[in-house]
Amino acid sequence: MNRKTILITGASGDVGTHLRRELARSYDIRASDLRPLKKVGRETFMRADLSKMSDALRITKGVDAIVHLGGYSVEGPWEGILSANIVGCYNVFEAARLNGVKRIVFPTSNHAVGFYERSTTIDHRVYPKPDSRYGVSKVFGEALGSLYADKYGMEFLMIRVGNVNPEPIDKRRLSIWVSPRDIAQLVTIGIEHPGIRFEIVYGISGNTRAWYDNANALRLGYKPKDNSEAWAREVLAREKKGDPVAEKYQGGVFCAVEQVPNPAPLPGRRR
Ligand code: 15L
Repeated sequence: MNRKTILITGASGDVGTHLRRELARSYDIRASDLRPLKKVGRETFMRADLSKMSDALRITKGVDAIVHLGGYSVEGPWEGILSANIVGCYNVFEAARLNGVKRIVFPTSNHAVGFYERSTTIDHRVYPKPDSRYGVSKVFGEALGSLYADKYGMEFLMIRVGNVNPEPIDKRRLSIWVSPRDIAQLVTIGIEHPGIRFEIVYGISGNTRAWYDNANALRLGYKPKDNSEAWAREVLAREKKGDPVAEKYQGGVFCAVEQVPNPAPLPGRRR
């Protein structure tokens, strides 16, 4: 059987590197990034600046599916987020449409919903509550995917990724951690599951302390192999008390950065 060719944008980053290694067992990988790539296997590399439509058109030609990681993966200045994450995302989805690539897996982020409190459990149906310009750019990608699914019949799995790491690194990550093999399993569902039009799932392992109800991922066949609880004791033993805003919200320090602690009341409203 012919192996599918999968384009991974932003392939030089941490998540891209984990995914190239994990997915190479089943797929031919076309890796793309602005930065040079340290190969982990037999992937082919195409350098691209995704803020240029001509580059997006060139790299999306002839692939079976796209995993779009390219852009800032943390908070950044507006100009950078605008060109790398917002224009870049538009160019990749639009180039895919023009090149007839139907299936896109978009690793969005927990920061699209970071201003939900840690005391609440949220599922895939909540409205966005981004905690940063970066989070807003991920909400933009989710909305654009929804439009392209409904209008053009394209197919999207939106994975609101927690933190991809070989091990959970702090208390917040005990709730949102995802192992490299579990994120690869979710991406594979996004590539292979028949009949996906537009779905949102959370990119977390089977964590005991999760604050996401990941029923939609389980419905699509996700069977996480890992659980952060195995590291909980050692992670909690070294945890230091953090900023109260960061501690309150799911997005952690992304919520605390640049925050106005007691916003003034809106004109004409009583507090
Ligand atoms: C993300 O969305 C980032 O891409 C990653 O670098 C981490 O900051 C992660 O969220 C997290 O919240 O730990």
